[in-house]
Amino acid sequence: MTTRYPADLPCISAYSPVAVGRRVTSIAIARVAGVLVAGVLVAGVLVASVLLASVREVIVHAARAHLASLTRLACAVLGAALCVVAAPAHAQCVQFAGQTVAASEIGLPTRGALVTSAMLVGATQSGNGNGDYCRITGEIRPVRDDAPDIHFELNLPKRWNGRALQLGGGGYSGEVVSGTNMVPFAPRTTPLSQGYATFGSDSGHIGTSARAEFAVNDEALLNFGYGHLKKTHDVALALITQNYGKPPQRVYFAGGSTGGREGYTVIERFPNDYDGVIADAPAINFSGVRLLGVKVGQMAYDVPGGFVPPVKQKLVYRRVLASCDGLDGVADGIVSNVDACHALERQIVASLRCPDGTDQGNDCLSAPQIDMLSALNDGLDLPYALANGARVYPGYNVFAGCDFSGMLGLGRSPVRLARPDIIANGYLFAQADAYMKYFVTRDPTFETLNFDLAHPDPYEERLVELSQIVGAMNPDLSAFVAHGGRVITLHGLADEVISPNQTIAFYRSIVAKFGLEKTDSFMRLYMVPGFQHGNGVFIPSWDALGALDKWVTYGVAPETLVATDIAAATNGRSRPLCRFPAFPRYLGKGSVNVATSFRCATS
Ligand SMILES: [Ca+2]
Repeated sequence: MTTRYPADLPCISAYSPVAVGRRVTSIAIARVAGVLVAGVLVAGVLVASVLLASVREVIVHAARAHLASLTRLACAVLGAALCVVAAPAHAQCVQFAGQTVAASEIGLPTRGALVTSAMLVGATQSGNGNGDYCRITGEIRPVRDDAPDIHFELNLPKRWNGRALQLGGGGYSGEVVSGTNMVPFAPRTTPLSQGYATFGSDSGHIGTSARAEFAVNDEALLNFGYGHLKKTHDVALALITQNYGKPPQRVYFAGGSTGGREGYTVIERFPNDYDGVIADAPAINFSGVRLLGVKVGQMAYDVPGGFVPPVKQKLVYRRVLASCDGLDGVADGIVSNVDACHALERQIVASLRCPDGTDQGNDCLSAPQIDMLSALNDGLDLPYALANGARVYPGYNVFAGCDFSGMLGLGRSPVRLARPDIIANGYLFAQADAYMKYFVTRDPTFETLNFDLAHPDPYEERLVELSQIVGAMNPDLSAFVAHGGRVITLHGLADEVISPNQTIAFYRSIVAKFGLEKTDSFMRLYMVPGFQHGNGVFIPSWDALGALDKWVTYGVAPETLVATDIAAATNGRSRPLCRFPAFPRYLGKGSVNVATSFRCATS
C-alpha cells in the first residue's frame, strides 16, 4: 500500500455515489452534462472516431443506468486532466456550502447538519502552509431548541493521503478546533499539509477552556462529554466520502488534556470508528481531578495560612531539584528518576518544614502549607465510587519534580476571588469551582469551599452520573483492540494539571485486564520527565502522528523514540523517549545534550 493516494478526481468526488444517490439536483445534472460534452469534444480530437463512438455508447448507456457510474466512466475514459479542467476544485468546494447531512447519517440524535461555508484555500494564499484545500465550516443541530449547535470545521486537501484525523479540544473547550495547525508539540509539518483530511469542533458550545456555564444544559453537557465526538465524526466522514468518492482508509484521533480524555472516550465508546488514537495527558478521571481541585482550594483558602505563595512553590521545586536531579546520573535540571525521588519524599518534606510549624518567612513552609501540598501530593481517596469503580484520584509529583509556580499552577493570590480565577487562585481550584457550580449543583451561587467531599449528599448520585458522562475510565478496551486499534499516550511526569499518576494507574489497570504482552500489541505509554502540562524544563517535540500511522498502517510498533526539547532555555537538546516504566539515564559520558548519551532505564 502506498502512503499517499493520488488526488482523487474531482469530477468523481463531486458526483460520488453519496452525492448523486442522496442529493440529485439540477445543478449536479447540469455539471455532469457539462463534463460529458466537454469530454466528448476533446475526445473527438484526441482519439479515433471508432473509440469515440464507443465512448458515447458507453456513456449514454451509463447515463440511463446511474449518474455516478457514468461520471466515473467518463473520467476513466477521458482522463483525469480533462476532469480537473471540466470540474475545477474551486467549483467543487464551494458547492458544499448550504449542503445538509441528514440526521439519519449521524450516529447520535441530532436534527442534522448544515454546511455554512465552503471555500478553496490556495497553496499560494498568504499565510497558508497547508497546500490547496477546501475549508468547510458547519453546524450540527441539537435535538432541543434550547441547546447550542455543535460548530465544526473540516479541511479537505487536494492531495489526499486517504486518511482522516479528528482533533480534540482543551479544558472546557468552547472554541472550534480548526484542524489547520500542527498536532501539539509535533515537529515539521501539519497533518493537513501531509494530506490528512482534518476536522474538529467546539464540543457543542461557544465559550473558552475556562468557562463551564454551558454544562447547565443537558444536551450541551452530553455533547461535551462524548456526543460531539461521534456527531462531528459522522458528519465529517459523510462529507469526506462525498468529496473523494470513498471513505478514508484510516481514521485517527489526536488530542491532549481534555483532548486526551476525548481520545480514550472514542476508544471506549466508538471503538469501530477509529484505527488509531493519540491521547496525551488524558483527563480520563475528569471528576476526580475536579474533586481534588475542590480539596486543594479548601486547603488553600478555607484553612487559615494554607495558601502557598509562588515564592514558596518555587522553594519546594528547588529543594526537590537539589535532592533528585542527580538521581538519573546527571544534574541537567530534569528529575528523571521520579521513583527514586519519591523515596526521598519524607526527608524533603522535613527539610521544608518551619521549625515549630508556624510561618517563619519564605525559606520554610508552615504546617498548613505542608498539609496543602501533601493533599495535592497524596491525591483523593473517596468513601464512595465514581463510574467504573473509581474511588481514587492519584496525586501529583509535588515532591518529585513538579513545579506549581507557573501559569497553570497553584495561583498567586492568598485571597479567594468571588469568582475564582486561574491566575489568582490556581488552575485546579478555579476549574473545580466552575465544575461544582455548573456541572454538579447547577447553582452559580454555590460555595465550593463548603462542599463536603466525603459526604457529598445530596450530590453523590450526580457526581457518579457526571463521571459516567464525562469520564473515560473504562479499562475494557476490548472492542477497540478487536477492531485493530492502536493508542499512544504521552504524559509529563511533572504535569501540574492532570496527574501523571492517574495515567500510570489507568495503564496498569489495562495491563491487569489484558496482560502485558497483549497490552503491548495495542498501546504505548511514554512518561516524560520534566514535562509539565505543555510547559516545563523539557518539552518534548516528536512526531506522534507519524509513529501512530507507521504502527497502524505498516505494523511497525513504536519503541524507544527520540524527543527534542523545545523549552526556550534548552531548545534543541534531545533525550530518548522511553516506554513506561523506563526513564532516560545518563551513560556517564558524552554530551548531555544528545539522546545517544542516555539509555532507557528503570532504576
Ligand atoms: Ca537529572
